[in-house]
Amino acid sequence: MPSKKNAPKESQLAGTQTPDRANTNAKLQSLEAFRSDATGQALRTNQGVKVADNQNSLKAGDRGPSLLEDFIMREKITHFDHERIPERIVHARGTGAHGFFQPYAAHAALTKAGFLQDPEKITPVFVRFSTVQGPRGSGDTVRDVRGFAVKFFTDEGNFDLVGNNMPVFFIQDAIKFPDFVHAVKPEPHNEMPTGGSAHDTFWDFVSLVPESAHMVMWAMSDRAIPKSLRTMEGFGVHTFRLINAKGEANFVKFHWKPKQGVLSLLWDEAQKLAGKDADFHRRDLWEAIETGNYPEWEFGVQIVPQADEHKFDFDLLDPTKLIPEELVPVTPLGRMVLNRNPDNFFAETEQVAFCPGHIVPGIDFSNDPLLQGRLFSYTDTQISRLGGPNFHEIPINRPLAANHNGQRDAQHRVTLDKGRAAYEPNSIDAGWPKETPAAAEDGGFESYPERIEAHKVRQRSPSFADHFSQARLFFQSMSPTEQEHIIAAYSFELGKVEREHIRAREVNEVLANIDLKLARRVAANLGLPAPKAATVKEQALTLKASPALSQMNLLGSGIKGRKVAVLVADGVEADLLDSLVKALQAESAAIKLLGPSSAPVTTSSGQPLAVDASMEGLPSVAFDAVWVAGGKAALKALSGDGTAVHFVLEAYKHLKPIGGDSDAQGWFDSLHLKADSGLLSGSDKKAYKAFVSAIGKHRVWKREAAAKAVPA
Ligand code: HDD
Repeated sequence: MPSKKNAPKESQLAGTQTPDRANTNAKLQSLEAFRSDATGQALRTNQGVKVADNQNSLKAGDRGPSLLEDFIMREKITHFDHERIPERIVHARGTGAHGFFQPYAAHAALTKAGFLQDPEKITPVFVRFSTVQGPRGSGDTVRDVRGFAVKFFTDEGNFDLVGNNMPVFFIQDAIKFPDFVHAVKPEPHNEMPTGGSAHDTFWDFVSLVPESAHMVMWAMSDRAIPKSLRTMEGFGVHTFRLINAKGEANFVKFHWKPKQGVLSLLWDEAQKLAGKDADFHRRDLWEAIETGNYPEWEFGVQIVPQADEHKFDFDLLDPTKLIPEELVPVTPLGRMVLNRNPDNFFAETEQVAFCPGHIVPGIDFSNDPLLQGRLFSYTDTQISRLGGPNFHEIPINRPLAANHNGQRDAQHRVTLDKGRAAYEPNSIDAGWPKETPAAAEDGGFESYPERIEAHKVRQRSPSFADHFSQARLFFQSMSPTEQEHIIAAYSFELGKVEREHIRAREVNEVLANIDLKLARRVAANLGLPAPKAATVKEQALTLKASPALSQMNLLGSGIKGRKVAVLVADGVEADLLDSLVKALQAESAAIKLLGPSSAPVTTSSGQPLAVDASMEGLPSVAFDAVWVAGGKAALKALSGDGTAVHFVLEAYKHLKPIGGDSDAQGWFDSLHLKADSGLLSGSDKKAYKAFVSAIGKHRVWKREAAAKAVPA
């Protein structure tokens, strides 16, 4: 981030969606002295010495031994030897982007946090999305929770909102985190599976720890296989506090709602993508930003007055519970737009260090015991991961706000501290740096003075004891399609568990207590006896269902950024193609022309037409929809090309909208594709409109039964 001195002016960041955005970005980057651009520069050593020969090491004769004296080679190899740093113990695989946050209005009644006071105020952010289980090189589309970590570079210091794409967590107390992570990570003897939870140690742990039931339900739902990082909700998970200038506090839960809709992959797609493009999610985010399809989220809070703390049928401090939005709606506070890709993955995405303990005045923690433990863990982890306590000096972590204090030295210290008094109070440096009273304008951080009178105990509050009701609420809030996906996911995962007693325990002691239909269906798929009854008495909830939890209600609007494959071959009619492309461009869809190979095709009028990729290079699983471009010769070529046939059949199987110019209908018929709202042909505005509308609905769920007959 820019140093304080070089902090971007609001006018340089504002208007992010305007055409001169590229210029603005260039200006912003030119302010950041640490960004190194080698264009036109001489090759030098780290000490600034120009290098004359970068091809040969210094030797005693051209066939003689290398000389220790070769400081150029030694510097280069020493640096190389240390190029890798320990990966994150969890959330190792991730991808990041820069952007900005802008509040919709002044939220002074709610919080005194400076970045939420002025709708003109732009706060830079850096976001890192991640999977949890797999190592840095694992696939993007595995079934897993996704990290959603946002660093706000506010004028009052950095605020890190280190959340996930699911609103609850597996455990209630941080002391269980190492156990949980050891269970979900690859098994210790053979380091398998990479990037997945379908193995014995995970299911052993979660079947023994029923507080995980709700979160496991989310992990078995479509939320765990997001279509894109752009189509995920984000959650702060814990209850936090917002505090205004009068010292009045409210409990809040933080939410990120994607403007792009909340969309997921199908399991078959997710598995295929993990092989065909293991970078699918990071590529998608990168390309969306490069092409100006900036993803946007609405930032909001559920607000609970402190007086209402005990008005719910769960405990606000229990991180395995969510507050249904039907009980407390989300109040929108502002928007976040991601509009700039990093220049260097390592320096930015890898070295960024998030800590839930990084908060600013106006925000405070709650006593959630999971959050309390996290406040210790993250700083500690950065010390070993980034090599010492000065990780805040790494450019991506530097606050925009000044950070003078008496902390000195240690590994990797970059700041040259002037002054002699590295202590406070002092009289030698006239007392600087000094405290700022909380009551002053732009006052110092002050914790909410919560009254606590308690015994020092190792105990779980009885109000944390209900583990199944919200898991049931989630399952019963799903559409029939989503429920089927959940049943299939439990069956798949438990099917990979070798020990039958673990499968049986999950079915009988967890699933049966959530929903007997779910438990019986999974038992049948595993060949286990059907459980007869729940073992734990059901706790009645105020709500029977929460529609806000079903993705079917969260599709978003429009097709901005949705990916459409247009299949072309020799003989394609350029005019028809042009009208289709224009119709899709008008909706800001991301279009790729795919040919039988990467070579240009020849149009019906004999002109060469460049394609973006071959159908093999960019398979149907990478797209949201397919259009077959017309022209009799082109269709003849496509229908005789096995890759093209597979492309269309696979898109059909994955319930994607498929359209084509009028002549394509014959081909669809010959493939025995059944007519439905997402299978269209025509070469006029009406047909294009129907195609756009089908893409907006994401998938043709009614096709599921017919699609089963299509080969995988
Ligand atoms: Fe954590 C990383 C989210 C519980 C300890 N966590 C990490 C990241 C995210 C989360 C998004 C990656 C940040 C990045 O992109 O660099 N973690 C969560 C959420 C939790 C949670 C939403 C529960 C609500 N985590 C949690 C607990 C502990 C940790 C209870 C320890 C007691 N988490 C860590 C860590 C990591 C981490 C070991 C690994 C790398 C890092 O911190 O920087 O400290």
